[in-house]
Amino acid sequence: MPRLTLVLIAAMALVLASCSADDEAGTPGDSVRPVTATLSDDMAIQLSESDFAVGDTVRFEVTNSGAILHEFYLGDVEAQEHHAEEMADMDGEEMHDEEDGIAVEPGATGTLEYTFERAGEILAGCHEPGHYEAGMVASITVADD
Ligand SMILES: [Cu+2]
Repeated sequence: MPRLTLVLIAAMALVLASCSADDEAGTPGDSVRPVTATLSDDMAIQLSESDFAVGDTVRFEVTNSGAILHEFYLGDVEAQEHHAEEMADMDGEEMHDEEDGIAVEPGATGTLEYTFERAGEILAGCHEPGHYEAGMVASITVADD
């Protein structure tokens, strides 16, 4: 086997090892809660947890289980509507990853770290054309801590 290939394999093994170490829940000092979100072509967003408190920092691990592009965008109703307008202005162009949301390709998983700063209800919505209107939205409750 050529030497370069061996080096690459060794490098990949290191990457894999560090990834699996990150996945261990309850690492001391790790206050970021992992939450799973699944986006599917039946216009559903499923969250493993939807009750949080102000100040919670959550790492959303967002998987697109469908065959078409979906988004995971966090914000209150007003923010959702604003984002919908932005998406309409972009004329179908893919949204850029930002603080409040990510676009996830079919079969892919993306991560979004988010800190809940205000109590109340917020939404996770997909704004690919027609999806939000079809009910591709999940609600999240943020309690006053
Ligand atoms: Cu969608």
